[in-house]
Amino acid sequence: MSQTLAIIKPDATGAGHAGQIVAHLESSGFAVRALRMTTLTLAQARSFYEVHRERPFYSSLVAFMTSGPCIPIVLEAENAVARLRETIGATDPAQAVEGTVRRLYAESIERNAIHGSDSDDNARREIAFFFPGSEVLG
Ligand code: 3AN
Repeated sequence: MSQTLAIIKPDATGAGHAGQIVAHLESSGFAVRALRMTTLTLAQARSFYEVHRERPFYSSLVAFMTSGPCIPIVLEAENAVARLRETIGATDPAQAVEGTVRRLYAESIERNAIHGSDSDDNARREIAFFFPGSEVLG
């Protein structure tokens, strides 16, 4: 078993899709190990997306991610990182496979409903970012 981090983003929480997305993740085989709702500060959003700071969409992405509450979730499954990426679908919802979370709920390439860690190293870093200490069930 391994763990990964999902974030239900402000577009999806604002549209009232959070419950359906959690249900979708559970029925796709993930166990929820930690979950909370938070509104990111500018500093937190900048830090979380630091790797994208040179990209043209960085400031817009930071503004979007601080625009309302989001829901970070630690998910556990076999091969959790790859499996979550498959479950959420391509970054651009227009390219996402039918039945994926982004195909079902994303509005656009930026307002794309959900984040999923893209490697085991990033999953560990991102889980620690949102759930320091003992908040994650083992
Ligand atoms: P993913 O979330 O699929 O791993 P990344 O890591 O390339 O995609 O991008 C991080 C976030 O940046 C995306 N989830 C999306 O919100 C935003 N983003 C990525 N590419 C674009 C783009 N071309 N225009 C606007 N926003 C983008």
